[in-house]
Amino acid sequence: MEKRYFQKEIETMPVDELKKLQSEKLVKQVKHVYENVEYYRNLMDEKGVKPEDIRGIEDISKLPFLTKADLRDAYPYGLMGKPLKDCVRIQSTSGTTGRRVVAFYTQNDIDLWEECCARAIVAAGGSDEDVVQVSYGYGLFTGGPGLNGGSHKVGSLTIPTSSGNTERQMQFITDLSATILCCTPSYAAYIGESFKEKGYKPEDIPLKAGIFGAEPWTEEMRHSIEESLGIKAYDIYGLTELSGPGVSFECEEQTGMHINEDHFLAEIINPDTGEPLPEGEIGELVFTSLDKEAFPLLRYRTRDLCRLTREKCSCGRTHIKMSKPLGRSDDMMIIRGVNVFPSQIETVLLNEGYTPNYQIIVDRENNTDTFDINVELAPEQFSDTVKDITDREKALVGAMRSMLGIGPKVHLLPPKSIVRSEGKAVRVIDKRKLHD
Ligand code: DLL
Repeated sequence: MEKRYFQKEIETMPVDELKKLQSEKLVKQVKHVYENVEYYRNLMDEKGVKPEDIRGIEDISKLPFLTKADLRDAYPYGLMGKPLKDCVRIQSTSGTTGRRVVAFYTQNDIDLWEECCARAIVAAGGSDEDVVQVSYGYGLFTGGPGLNGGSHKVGSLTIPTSSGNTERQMQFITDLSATILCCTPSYAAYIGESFKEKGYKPEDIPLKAGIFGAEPWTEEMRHSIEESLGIKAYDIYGLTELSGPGVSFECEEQTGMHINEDHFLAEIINPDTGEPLPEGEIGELVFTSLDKEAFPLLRYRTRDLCRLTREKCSCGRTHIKMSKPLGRSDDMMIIRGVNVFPSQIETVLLNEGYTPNYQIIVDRENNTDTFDINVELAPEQFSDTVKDITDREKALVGAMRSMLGIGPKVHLLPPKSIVRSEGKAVRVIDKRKLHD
């Protein structure tokens, strides 16, 4: 019979036991951090909190938050919980939005991280019979190393292609009969498109599942990828600061991602006031790592907006689920005073039958925001009649206006005019920041 869990006892642990386990780990972790991380000890002292004030998870809100700004201040070694001699690896973010994050790992940290990724692979139907192609970038980015390690732990045959060289990706998938593809959703869409161009039908592609994450993607995007590759597409979430992919992952029910709660304690807060919000409300996701030794972050504000729900799941897992992040609070654009998320634009485009190849350009002219969306036409939509294109553009502006409350300028472009992504897609170009 197909194995459904990687670590059944933990993944299906009764909630009260799980909470007890979290409480025990939290008490230990706070002590570890207070004793070893001077930066956080100072934050606790400023707030007047001592380790003995934390007796369980119900005391979590007594602790101070950590933000990206703290990571910047403490860069590079200021948040380490272990001496360098105990650390065996770093991973890092690209640093496109400010200073890069460098996270440290002991061997134990790596083992636990890889186990989280193994849980995600098994939840997507993976086993030692599978061939897992890891097309996330390898190197400093956590995607490649994390899923590579997870795949080894499951015992799957691992193909470490890394990202890029799409011809070669397709060749390995077909020649070696890869069954599970791991990459960003935008790269999965690109691989699907490339197969189609080569004349492959979804049923000719040996893949059965995909584990896609590292960037926001909509349900519409999921359906489009599932159709093009003939697979079931699973979401996976994580961030470098907490280890990498595998902080949470989808099961076959696909109604949210189970957070690996034995390792990560999750809270939702009001991003403006920092107040905790009740279960089910949308707010900023905050994580406390319960086991990390080398880089043990407490109450780290992710800036990702989502909601948590602990409903009974048909997969049998008891761990709380997070909804797909709506995007980061800093991804939200305010255009002419209206809040706009790129995911809303993606939903409209795919519902109206367009490709997921688009780019949003925001600028400011004469003190007014300009808002343009470039959308690529699929080859079969491409028409030489100017009138057809103008009519299509008008219709799309109308659909955008009813979703967003404001109307962008829409430019329909010929096939292949928008550059494809092999990693995290760049969807938004906000030129206003250049003028500030
Ligand atoms: O993106 C880790 C990762 C690798 C996750 C591979 C999943 C798969 P960072 O580069 O540090 O780490 O970026 C973390 O990416 O705070 C979210 O804003 C976003 N993100 C990650 N996964 C998802 C997802 C990796 N499934 C940041 N949906 C996070 C939406 C995601 N956003």
